[in-house]
Amino acid sequence: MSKHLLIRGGTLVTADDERRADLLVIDGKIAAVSTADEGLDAPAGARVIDAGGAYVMPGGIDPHTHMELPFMGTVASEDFFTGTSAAAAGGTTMAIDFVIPSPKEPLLDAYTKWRGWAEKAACDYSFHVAVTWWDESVHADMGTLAAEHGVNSFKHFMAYKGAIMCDDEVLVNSFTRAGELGALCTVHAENGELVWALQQRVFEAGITGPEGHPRSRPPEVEGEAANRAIRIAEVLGVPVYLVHTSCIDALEAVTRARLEGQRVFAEVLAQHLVIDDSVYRDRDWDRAAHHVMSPPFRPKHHQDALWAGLASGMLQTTATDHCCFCTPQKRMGLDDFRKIPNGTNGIEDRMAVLWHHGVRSGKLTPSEFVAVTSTNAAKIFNVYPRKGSLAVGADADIVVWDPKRERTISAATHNQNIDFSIYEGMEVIGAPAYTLSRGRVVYEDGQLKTEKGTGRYVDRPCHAPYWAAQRLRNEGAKATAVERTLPTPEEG
Ligand code: DUC
Ligand code: ZN
Ligand code: ZN
Ligand code: ZN
Repeated sequence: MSKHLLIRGGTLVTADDERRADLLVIDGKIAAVSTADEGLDAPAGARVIDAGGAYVMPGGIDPHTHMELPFMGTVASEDFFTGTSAAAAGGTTMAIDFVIPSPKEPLLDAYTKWRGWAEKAACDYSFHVAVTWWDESVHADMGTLAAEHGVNSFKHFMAYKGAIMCDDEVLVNSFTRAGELGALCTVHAENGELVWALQQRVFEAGITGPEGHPRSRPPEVEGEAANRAIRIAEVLGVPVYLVHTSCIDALEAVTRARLEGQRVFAEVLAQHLVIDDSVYRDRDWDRAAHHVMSPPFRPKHHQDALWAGLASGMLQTTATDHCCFCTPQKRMGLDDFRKIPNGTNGIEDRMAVLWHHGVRSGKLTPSEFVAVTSTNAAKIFNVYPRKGSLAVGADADIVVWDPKRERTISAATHNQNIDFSIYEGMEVIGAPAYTLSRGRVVYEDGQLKTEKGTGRYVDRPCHAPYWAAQRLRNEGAKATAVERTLPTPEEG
């Protein structure tokens, strides 16, 4: 039996435009979109959702989450079911999570393990795979993942020395391989050697609490790594994507490179846009520790730069790095900030925080909101227009957004599996009225309707167009540094 659903009377918003239209969903896909003047008739037996006064938008894509991640001696408390359910409650319908192999663990083994964990997901998902070590088997597995498992992005941690950190040798090998495959390299940009050294200094100076965390990871440390990753990518002629750009130093590196025409993408976390480093001076140890994440929250003036970066297009995507640890887990670092598991919640409230602080404050238009919460990620990670659009034929991952609904964010009422919210007490206007995952209503009237295992793994083919464009630019305008080392045809 085919399932029909008509969303009537809303304002459709895409990254391109805003218009009044009805939208018909059949069997999980967008089957028709009306013109502004002539609505659509509901087919017999169809459910009709009244979207009068609401915005109808592509569901959010969170390109950076860590469900049930084994990390820093514990496991993130949010699993793929609770996490994708919380996402649905906030209007997000797809998460791209990370497979993170331990050093020496074969990439394909780790990927298979994560696929098993994710089978309980309630919304669609996909995986970036981290390269945490290097040998010929990693080279081969990257090829297999790209060709047979729909993985078109590989992650590199430039921090977490002694665990998952990549040195420059790994970066160069992996970036080169990704370039051959047409895959995108992503980086967590912090200089791990400096973090390690600063952590020892801060701790030995007697600073053992959460306030030691930001002191050991200042903006310069992020700026250095961001610039290094960007320069390595430039020399090798490959595109690169910076996750969680948190400070002016990294944004400057991105801006310089983009103005020179380099294909650099950068993400910002909703929480870095609205929370500053005063949280680490909280006298309540638990509250301060709950904000320990990397990169840390920054002094307030960085926020203005990040908002400007987002509005100007220097930053293209918004994410959450959703990585939840409950209070007893955070207390593993009670007498040593270096042992506090890094991570905060965020997936449920990203859309509302960006709507309230971005659209309502006039920093973003509704179309720009759709671009930075959904469409840009879909394009960069090559699932557009199946995701991130309202085109006929696209998956019906849709949020019907009520711009008037007011609420106060609190751990007491949220759906995330964590006993704390970094947005506790924040009042926001704008919330999902309905969330649809491939045509199924998974959230309505404040109620979750998600079911375990209804989410699907989304294959993401490698994106030759980006790679080709990069090569063209370099061949036409300026050869890559690698190409300049080779003899020209005339030189023989
Ligand atoms: N940062 C975090 O805060 N948690 C997970 C991994 C990361 O890079
Ligand atoms: Zn597969
Ligand atoms: Zn990171
Ligand atoms: Zn992360």
